[in-house]
Amino acid sequence: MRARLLTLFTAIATVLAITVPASPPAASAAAPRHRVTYDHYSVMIDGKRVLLRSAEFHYFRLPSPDLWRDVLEKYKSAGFNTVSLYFDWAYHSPKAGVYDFTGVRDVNRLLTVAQQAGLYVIARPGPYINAETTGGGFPAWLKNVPGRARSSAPGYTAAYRDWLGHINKIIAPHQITRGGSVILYNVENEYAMNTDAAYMEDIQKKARADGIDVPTMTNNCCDAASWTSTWASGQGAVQIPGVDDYPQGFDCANPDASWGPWGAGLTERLRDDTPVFAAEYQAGAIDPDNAGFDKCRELTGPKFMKFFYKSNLISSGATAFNYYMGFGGTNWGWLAQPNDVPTSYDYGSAITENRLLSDKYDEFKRQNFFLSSVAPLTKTDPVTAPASSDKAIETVARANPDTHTQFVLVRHSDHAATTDDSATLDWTTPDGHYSVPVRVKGRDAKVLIAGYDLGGQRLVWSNSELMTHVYTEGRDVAVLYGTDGTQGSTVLRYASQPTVKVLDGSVKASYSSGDLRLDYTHSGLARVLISGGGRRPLLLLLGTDAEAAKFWQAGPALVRGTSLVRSATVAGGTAYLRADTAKAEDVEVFADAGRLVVNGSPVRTRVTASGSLVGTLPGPEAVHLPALTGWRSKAESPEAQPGFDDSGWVSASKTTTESPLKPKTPTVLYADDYGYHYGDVWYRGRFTGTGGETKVSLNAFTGKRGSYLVWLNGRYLGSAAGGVQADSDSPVNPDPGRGDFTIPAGLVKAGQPAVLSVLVENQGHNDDWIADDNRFKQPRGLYAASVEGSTAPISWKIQGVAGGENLVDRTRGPLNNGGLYGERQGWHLPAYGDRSWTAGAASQVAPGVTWQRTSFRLDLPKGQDVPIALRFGGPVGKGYRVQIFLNGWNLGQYGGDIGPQTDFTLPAGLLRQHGRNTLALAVVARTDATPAPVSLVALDNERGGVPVSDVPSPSSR
Ligand code: IPT
Repeated sequence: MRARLLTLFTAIATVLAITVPASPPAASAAAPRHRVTYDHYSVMIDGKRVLLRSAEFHYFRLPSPDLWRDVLEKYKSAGFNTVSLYFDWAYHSPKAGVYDFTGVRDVNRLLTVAQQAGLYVIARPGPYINAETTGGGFPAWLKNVPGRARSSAPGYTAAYRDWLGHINKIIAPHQITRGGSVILYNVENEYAMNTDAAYMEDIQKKARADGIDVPTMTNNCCDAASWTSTWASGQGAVQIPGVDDYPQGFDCANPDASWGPWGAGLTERLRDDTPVFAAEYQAGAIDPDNAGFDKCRELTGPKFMKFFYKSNLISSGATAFNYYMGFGGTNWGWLAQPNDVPTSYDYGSAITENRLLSDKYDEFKRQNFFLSSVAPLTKTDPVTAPASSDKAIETVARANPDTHTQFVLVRHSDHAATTDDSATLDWTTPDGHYSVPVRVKGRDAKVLIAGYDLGGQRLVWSNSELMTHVYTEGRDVAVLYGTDGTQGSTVLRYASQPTVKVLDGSVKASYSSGDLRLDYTHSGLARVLISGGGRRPLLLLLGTDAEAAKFWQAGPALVRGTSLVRSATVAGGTAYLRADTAKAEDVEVFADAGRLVVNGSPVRTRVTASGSLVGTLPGPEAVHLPALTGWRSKAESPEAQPGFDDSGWVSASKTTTESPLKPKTPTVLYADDYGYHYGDVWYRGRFTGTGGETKVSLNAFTGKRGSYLVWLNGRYLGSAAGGVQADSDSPVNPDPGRGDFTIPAGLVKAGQPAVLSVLVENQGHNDDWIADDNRFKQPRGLYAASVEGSTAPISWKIQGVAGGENLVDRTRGPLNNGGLYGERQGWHLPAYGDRSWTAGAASQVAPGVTWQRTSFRLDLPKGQDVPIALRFGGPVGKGYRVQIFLNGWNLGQYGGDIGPQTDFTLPAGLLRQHGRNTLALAVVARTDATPAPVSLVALDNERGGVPVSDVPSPSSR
């Protein structure tokens, strides 16, 4: 499906290895400095090749800094050595020139935690990031700045230079060149179909001026046919151009329907003197059709990962991979871009929104441990692949030109085949010519290895896949695996016949002229100890996929069992583990140690026949969550009443706007033009009645899933769906969010003042995917307003979030609040006095806004990680939506108008695990409705976790 531009880019070959310009500003005295370089094959750190195994993480979708450590440690434990971080301009900047990098926005701390977790960092400060965030990372005030966004227009240039100046200053000291762990700097985001080279160049000039000295890169997306530049050469070129690829598409509703509908997913080589870089590779999906993220996890599950990741590794020779996402997180507050994402940004990732590890996590471990333990993979060239005896099975091969180690991809020739086929490979390995049996069940793919110096051993070939190997206690320990029930063979080379002891399982050994051949069936975990033969001993652990997934490779130890091993150190004969356990279970440790300490407690152990230590770890204490009782409720929407005092509101009297869409009203009514950028906004329009009014016609932009509610003289007239994105994706609708509302006779009296009140939801700002101001600068709020039967002018006032761009709540930031009356009065905040409210949860709400509040205490067992969500019961309610505030933090929107989501993550830290919590629910109803009941649910319970302190949450203003 996708055109390949390889030929074009081979023309751009300059074959020298490029050294990063070395002009780092002064580093702190003690911090070790390192150099990042690269060549045709890979990135190198201090001249040593590294295979970059990265996953994307959005700190802005996890508003609890202590949990950053939890997730990043989970990345590291999955075998990633790098994390890719977008920095979201909108998240930090409520107003032009104003930035906040404290609390949940403390990215300096984030970069420190990433380094402490042992991860390199790809820094991606945009300015544009996409990422399904509101405005694609652009702050909404940028809609008021003249000049096309994502271009070198002067207004935009001044704005993004200011942002980069602030964020670069934080990133620069964290570069590996100054003792940190940032190794690459991503310029813009998927700018391949745009042409403003001066802009691409200026971002880099600015970065260099701000002290960025690691290599620059960019992520080109996705359809090569649309590339006008890949920024591989010419003005604006980056040092390492990369490619984004989402081969499986986003049709989560049909996880099995097609295979690679968006292409084969092979990363293009864009230059000859840089490594092939999969800058974003699909590891989950957005869910535009509301199939639910578990379906997205299935769509992009282990089968997809095996096939596409391994195919890409061997076919493209990429040595840098950034998987999007490793953990998705939560669109809390008004963080979501309105079109494709609800509150959850789980993304069907390997680590779920509630930080649980899925079967995709297991597959990342199996692949990443292989990539990290087999160094020859960092430098390979394509070679002739062994011929397959059956055309149903195809092979692709690469080899390391120095060690000659070979890597052979084995999979079905018909990539979508689901059959079970066997073949023999006619394989000329570095150590001789062999007939190697292979079997492929369904859409599987394997990378087989031959001619590899495995520690002190020589692996001639194996039709099992190598997961990892370590050297410990004077011997090599290697884990190999294969599909359950399939035949396996492994051949090792010796000077003389070694002694083979099968410790577990059924394995047949035969020796002939230097080759020890082991034959077995992949089933459970077999163990074979081989000694003598002129080599140090080798313990082979031969398992199935499931058995392989039980292993953890942490520091100097190989560990089997427990739900997570975060780290391991060995000192003075003792192995110290930091680990999580979901239940009481055995842990087995292969390390130079005779004693075991887990999470600070000594564990009684015994030594196994395999020479490992086994001990039993305790499980977590049971947890009981309180029922949510003691509700109080109160209806508001006083703005709908004619007598409401709006003297403090702003007059909507502007006559010009930067939006390309010009309003149909005499004055501009767009909320952004008055500094009200997020959440709900109220309008009150006054006119003098004629008595002949019959109809109100309005038009409002809300973004997808939004609507607006209309009152006249205190009478509710109804609601309408708001206008959505208008661009080349969905051609401009001249009347996007029109609503007509009949005026009951007698409601407006001749010569009397009349008041129209309109509550417009703002579901977020369009992204700027194609650098089109028609899309990005599409307004939010009223676009047209007229009254049939009257020509009287309407004078409008507008009110959004308290303070507008001048943030009232700096802790929770610009995206936490909109302009509901209760929000302006602080009803969402813990200390608000609700004693006078009606006792009990409202069983019925009228159109407009009704609040419900309660509080509850938690005292969860210390040293346990219990992810908790707020669950809405029954069928998803229609005709209303609920904004959820926990201790004042807006943790999302529930309701049938929004999507099917019923569980809302309450992240520890915002959720006080030892203390009182306040829940406030703002119900915005378009019709009479019965709000769904809510309860607390624990989604997991682990002994372990990381210490989480309460995120500072002012309880009042
Ligand atoms: C890619 C974007 O770079 C990334 O920010 C995110 O939006 C991702 O898509 C989808 O979740 S590009 C896209 C065309 C697949």
